[in-house]
Amino acid sequence: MANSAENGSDKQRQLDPHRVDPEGKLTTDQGIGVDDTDNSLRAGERGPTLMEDFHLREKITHFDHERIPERVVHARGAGAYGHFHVYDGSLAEYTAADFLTDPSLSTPVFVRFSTVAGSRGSADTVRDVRGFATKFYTRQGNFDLVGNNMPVFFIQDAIKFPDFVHAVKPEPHNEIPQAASAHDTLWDFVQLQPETIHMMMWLMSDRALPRSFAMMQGFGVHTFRLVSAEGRATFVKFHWKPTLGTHSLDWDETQKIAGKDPDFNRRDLWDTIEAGHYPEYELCLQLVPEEDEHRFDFDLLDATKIIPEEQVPARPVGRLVLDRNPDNFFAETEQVAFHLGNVVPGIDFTNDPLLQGRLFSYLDTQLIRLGGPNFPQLPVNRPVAPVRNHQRDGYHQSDIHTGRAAYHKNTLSGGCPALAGDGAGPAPGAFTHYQERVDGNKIRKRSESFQDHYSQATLFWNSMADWEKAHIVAAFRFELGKVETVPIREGVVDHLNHVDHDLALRVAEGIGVEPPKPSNTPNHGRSSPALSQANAPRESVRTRKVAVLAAEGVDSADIASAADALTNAGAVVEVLAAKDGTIQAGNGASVEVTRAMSTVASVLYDAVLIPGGAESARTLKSDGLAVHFVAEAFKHGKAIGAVGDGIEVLERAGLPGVAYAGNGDGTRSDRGVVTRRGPADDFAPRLIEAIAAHRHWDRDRDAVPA
Ligand code: HDE
Repeated sequence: MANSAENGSDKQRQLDPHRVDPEGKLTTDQGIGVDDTDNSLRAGERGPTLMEDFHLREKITHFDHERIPERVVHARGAGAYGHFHVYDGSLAEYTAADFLTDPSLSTPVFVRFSTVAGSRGSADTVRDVRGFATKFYTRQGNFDLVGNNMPVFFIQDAIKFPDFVHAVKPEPHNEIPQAASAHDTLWDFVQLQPETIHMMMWLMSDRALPRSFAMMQGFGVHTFRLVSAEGRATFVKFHWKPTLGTHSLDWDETQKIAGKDPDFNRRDLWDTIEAGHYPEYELCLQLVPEEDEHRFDFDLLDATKIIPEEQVPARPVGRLVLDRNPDNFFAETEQVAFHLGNVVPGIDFTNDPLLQGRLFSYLDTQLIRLGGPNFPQLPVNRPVAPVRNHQRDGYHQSDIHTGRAAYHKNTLSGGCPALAGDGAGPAPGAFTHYQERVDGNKIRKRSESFQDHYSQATLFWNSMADWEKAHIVAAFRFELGKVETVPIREGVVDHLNHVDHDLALRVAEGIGVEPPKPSNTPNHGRSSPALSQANAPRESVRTRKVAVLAAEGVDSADIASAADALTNAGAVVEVLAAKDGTIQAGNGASVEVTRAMSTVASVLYDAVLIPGGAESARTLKSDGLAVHFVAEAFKHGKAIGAVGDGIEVLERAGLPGVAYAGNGDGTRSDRGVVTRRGPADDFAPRLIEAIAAHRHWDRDRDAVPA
């Protein structure tokens, strides 16, 4: 077994001996050959089953015990392996962690993405926070960065977590609704606990509907400490920024996807890794010197606050690439055990009361979930750094510790394992807790510096583009529209009025609540451009899925030229027709159909293309599925391309306010609808540009009946 992290495959080499392939003959758990696993042993062909059938008993007993408790939160997830590289050695000034300071190291990682509220079998595309938990298998031991895709949290103190989770989970009397925050108990909690308001703004924004795990940011949320080899500490916030930019689905689309493909995000992660389009993220750090702790108008220890990037830039320091799918969901993704308390020398905690409570919870929860104290020995959890200590026994102990002495100090095992150093003080390679001076009275009280719950919610609102604001208003209206208790709706509108008066008016109008009077805390007018997804990178179509709608008589050259350009740019092109198999193109060529249209839907694609061909266009125009496909893609703001006769299908779909290319016009691109009648070299590049833009929200989408 490898003991160092010289390169990213060390973890994979460590996993190798644990991988069991299915080749060979069937046996029992005891290795005894089995020649019939379809019939139990009985006395006579129609007689009673015999107790002595050890194969039957073992098979059923194992089956009966196949489930473990799902995670109390973040039950639904998907994971992948990868590796992390730091760019250079410049962080040595701040931290002793070698995976953050030695650019020659490739540190293996396992990442698990998750939703929070839903149970294990719930849909991926619900409105929720996404977990983004990373286990770094460093040479100095495991470091777990257990973050979310939103930089703040609902509550400030861990003691409120059970209350919050009980409020957001399905209601206890009827276990409804599944994986949804749109119900009375959550909003009752919110209106009584105004510290939630900033996070609720994020939750009602498009951030809660990521297009893919590779298109969302990650945040460590809390302020942590980096500690240098000399013992000097610097506050730090961790950020992951995806190379593909931060992009989201449309709310109407997410609800439809939840039925058409509940595994949408999980499948995307799996498929893109299999296709070699590896998800990539840049690690960025916001560093704040200890002496600047009180320089801000919020408290660094308050997890409901961000440090605006315009105030403290997020410095790019390294890159994470996810390049390998697990072999077995249960063994790896389900059994991986993250713990905020897994830190390596050079990274330490702060007094954030949310962080401090989490330090207790993660280890505790694994004991019930994984059934005992030896879960760090599970292959996915094992560090690549050597593990030696006097912890012994317990359920599922799978190491065989040799020697007589399971205590420290000892002479009988030669004093081993020995302490790092001489035991007289900090030793190189050992974890030394940062020596923060602490002085205070024992008290149950929130600090005054934690009391401003609105300013940053306002900052977030002010930073949104108009379409982002419209989505937030629609989300509040949807969620509160599901709340049956009118005073709860009113209570929330009252809080929103402290965030922004216009926001409160717009929400109130949609949910039958009296419009509030302007509050006595007017909008401060500040904004932070880094918060808006309108400013996310939009250069790439990598991993974007494009549906080509076709029927007999299609112009296969149109398909080929667009497909080549799109595939070369990293997109995935699928030809959809009424039936599986092949169709005959206008020139007699045969075109392979990737999927029958009835097995998919526009919501599973990022763009749609209708090639030319009079007969094909005629067929598609009279096929309700195809027409709906186009109209729905338009409604969700997606890029749409059409060539020649294919434009008629767009016309049939009745896309409001769209200008199509005329004869002799060349390519025309109108808010993401790209058309050409005659030959035009720039058609594919302009379609690619329209897809890379992600969505075209500036269309008249509401009028489309899809
Ligand atoms: Fe968690 N959280 N959490 N959480 N959390 C868990 O641990 C908890 C919080 C996060 O993919 C549990 O193994 C408390 C913030 C992720 O396996 C549990 C508090 C953030 C995951 C737990 C918080 C997170 C979890 C459930 C308030 C973002 C999934 C199963 C003090 C920074 C990890 C488990 C995975 C999972 C407790 C708040 C992120 C019960 C008490 C803030 C990504 O231990």
